[in-house]
Amino acid sequence: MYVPVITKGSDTSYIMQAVRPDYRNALTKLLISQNCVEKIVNHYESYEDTANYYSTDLLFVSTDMSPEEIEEKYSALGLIYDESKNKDAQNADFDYAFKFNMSAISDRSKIYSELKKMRSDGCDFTFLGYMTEIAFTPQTTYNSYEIIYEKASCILRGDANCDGNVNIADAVLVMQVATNPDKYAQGKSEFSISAQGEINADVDGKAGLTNSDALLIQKYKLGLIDRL
Ligand SMILES: [Ca+2]
Ligand SMILES: [Ca+2]
Repeated sequence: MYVPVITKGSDTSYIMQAVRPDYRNALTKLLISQNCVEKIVNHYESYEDTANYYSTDLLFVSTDMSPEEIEEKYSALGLIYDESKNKDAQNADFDYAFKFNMSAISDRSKIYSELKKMRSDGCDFTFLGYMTEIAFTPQTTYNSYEIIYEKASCILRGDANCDGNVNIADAVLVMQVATNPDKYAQGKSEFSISAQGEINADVDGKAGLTNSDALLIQKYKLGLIDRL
């Protein structure tokens, strides 16, 4: 359940979902170091998960408020400040750790809306716990971190697959577009060349991708021509 999931958001953006902050931070750093990643936007969201029960051990919170203010303001959550776990919270880039006092939660159906309120008040949080289908724990929420990273425009002559390099893979993609457009032409399938890739790869001065474009990319790669 902790493995980050990356899905395509649009032609130029991808969404990464990673619940664990340490995984999220490590992946964010990795992404920033890559070519073609132009900006990274963090979206924090909670959503109600009615299919699973979430058994929570701890709640880590980032906040400008004091732990006592948190306990009081979100009393419907039955939070108990656990100073002994603050170090764990801080290691995970949060400020404070809280335990849940289940017997203090008078109405479990309010947990989700209370956490939503906490989020909209600017308090970031994460759970430490596990999913279970056993119904002795409150049916509550599951929070997700969406990191949307956008690809830079990747204007690089010859870079058909927009990976920031010009190599034989680009020539291959151009030949695939030329010979099997039903599969590789823009918008046809998951293997299709992107709009930017098409612009990058059209290097022979004649509109459209043909084997002539692929040949020039190969010649460039082999050092037979200086530029594309
Ligand atoms: Ca490439
Ligand atoms: Ca061409």
